[in-house]
Amino acid sequence: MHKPISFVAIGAAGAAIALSFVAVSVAQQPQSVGRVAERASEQPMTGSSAGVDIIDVEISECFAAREWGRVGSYPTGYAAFAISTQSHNVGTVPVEWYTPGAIGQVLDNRHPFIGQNMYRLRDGRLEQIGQAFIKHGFFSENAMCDPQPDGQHLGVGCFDTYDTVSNQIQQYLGPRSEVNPQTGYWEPCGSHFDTGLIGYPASDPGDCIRTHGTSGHTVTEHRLSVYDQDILDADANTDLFIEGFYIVAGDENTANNWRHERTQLDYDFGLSRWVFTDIGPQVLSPVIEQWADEFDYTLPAADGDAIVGLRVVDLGSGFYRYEYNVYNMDIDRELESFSVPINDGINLFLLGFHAHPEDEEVLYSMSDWTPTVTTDAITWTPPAPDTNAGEDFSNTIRYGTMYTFWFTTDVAPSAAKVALTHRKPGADGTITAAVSAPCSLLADINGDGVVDTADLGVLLSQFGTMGPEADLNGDMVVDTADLGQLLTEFGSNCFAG
Ligand SMILES: [Ca+2]
Ligand SMILES: [Ca+2]
Ligand SMILES: [Ca+2]
Ligand SMILES: [Ca+2]
Repeated sequence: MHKPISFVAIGAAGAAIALSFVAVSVAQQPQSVGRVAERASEQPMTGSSAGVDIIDVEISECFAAREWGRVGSYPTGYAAFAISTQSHNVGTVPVEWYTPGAIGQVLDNRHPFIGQNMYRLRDGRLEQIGQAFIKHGFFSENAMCDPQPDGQHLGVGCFDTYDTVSNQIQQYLGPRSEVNPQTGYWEPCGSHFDTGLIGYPASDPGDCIRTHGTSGHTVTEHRLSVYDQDILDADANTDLFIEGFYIVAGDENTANNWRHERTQLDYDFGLSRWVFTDIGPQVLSPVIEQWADEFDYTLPAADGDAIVGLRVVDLGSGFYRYEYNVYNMDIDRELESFSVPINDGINLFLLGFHAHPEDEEVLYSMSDWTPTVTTDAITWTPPAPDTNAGEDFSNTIRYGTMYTFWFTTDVAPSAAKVALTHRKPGADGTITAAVSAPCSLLADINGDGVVDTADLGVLLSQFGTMGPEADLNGDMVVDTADLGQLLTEFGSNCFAG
């Protein structure tokens, strides 16, 4: 159910997004990125892209990670990595790729932003084990295309590669929180590059001129840091993955902005560092999509996309381990609760949670989310709001970040909807995703998570027959006993939130 590419919605957002190479500076003003276009792909296609300026960058490679230093000794420290990413302009107009600027220069925000993540899959459980600060694009090499524009634009059809050298340069790695993943907008004035500060209100409000460069960082700072122990746990039952993504202002199609690859890490005692081997394949999606037995994009999607994935491990003897992952792809409003519908009185065991310390852990609380079980749901939430200098630094799920939730129960999965809530205010405080849960409704004959007139229609059509679908009590006939069961459950659903 990967979202197909579509340009249908350009009409809807067209006035703002019909940009031209010559006249418009995309990133200088916040504007909506292509979520509307994606969701419109669920509508019938009614138009053509001919003659319309379309910004669309695809991540064409994600591979060849490398270690760039460590804190602490192997195997009890952590190492800093960078991965290689390549972009491809598959739109119809060149895309701005201006450098943010060197020390002493006025900062420029007209460039894309690149995320780098690492994951571990072990015994069915997928966990994020590292993420880097967001990389600011600074030059396009414009390979394999003609004509080739200057390095300040990624030309139509052109490729640009950031190898592990480029993606580890600390003066181009800034706090993720400074970039709005929805609009692709970054405010340079008062930013980390301007003041050297991260996230806090600066005592010096900044002069929009770069003051902070590469010097002053530890070897691991801002880079994709991963604990040795998280890698060492790797064995025959473990896979490691790297993931890259591009945030591009005005990108009409974000379904092609995420790519991941299975990789292997071995510690080389001669080199005194981890060495990667690409395993492949490279897949054009976030890791969660490949891992999940079932997944769904959250709706409504006006504020960006999150994915909820589920893998159910059948433990035998009627027990199941539910593994949920919630991945905030590009929602600026952050996520601060996750709710799974359950049967009343359900037996629950071994509830768990995992979150990797985020890149800005110096600021954000990393206290575990805790579950609250009610008669109809398990809801995980972070601890009470944690503030610093008047700002809320609670442990929410910020963009490019995946949190993991699990439990064991004796109820098999059924169709359901899980729910998430945004932290920042706005419309649609709650968003939902259609993935299964241990929430069974006997009379949900059509398996859509609710007992309603559709199920009643099926029952009535089979009334007096052997069913079989509407024979709810299994006595080989659909009769008033089954109807009574349906009416008892009528209106019930397995929708959280
Ligand atoms: Ca794109
Ligand atoms: Ca400055
Ligand atoms: Ca139903
Ligand atoms: Ca019956």
